[in-house]
Amino acid sequence: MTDTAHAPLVGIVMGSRSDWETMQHAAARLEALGVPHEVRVVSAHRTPDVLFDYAAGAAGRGLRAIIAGAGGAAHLPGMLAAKTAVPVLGVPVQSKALNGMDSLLSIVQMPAGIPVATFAIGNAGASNAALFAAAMLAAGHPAIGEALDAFRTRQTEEVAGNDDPRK
Ligand code: RP5
Repeated sequence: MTDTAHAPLVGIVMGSRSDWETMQHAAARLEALGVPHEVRVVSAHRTPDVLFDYAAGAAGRGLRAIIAGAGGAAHLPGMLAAKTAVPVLGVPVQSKALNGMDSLLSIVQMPAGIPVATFAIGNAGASNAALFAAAMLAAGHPAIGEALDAFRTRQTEEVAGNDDPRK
């Protein structure tokens, strides 16, 4: 869902264009569930002023969750959370040097007072962050709740209907 179709409820941000390979899984999930969202590259290290502006304007623009993906010394989710009360869902991108353990520990080990909900390293984390954001929105947006229910029902049926691993 593009920025212009509906006012975005979820912002997907990432530290670098190179994170898109991972974060596209969050975007695809939100798209499939009909959650209006936007996508931006916002770097804690390279464009810190953009990060501050993005966080400062997030609530006023109607964002209800920010999915933030970053790799390595992954400060983006924590710094966003420091500057906005909009819930931040952190996705550790799988780094080349340390396989994403650096990203995971950078994001998950927030000191008490500024929470970041941290997801799995890589594609699964990006996908689950989107599902979690949809679940957060479901109570106030029935269509999103229905789409989420339908997704889970389909997923269950696919596994249950394909339960012999030899076939
Ligand atoms: C982080 O550095 C980004 O989130 C990315 O995962 C990592 C590498 O960035 P590039 O050098 O590929 O731009 O800030």
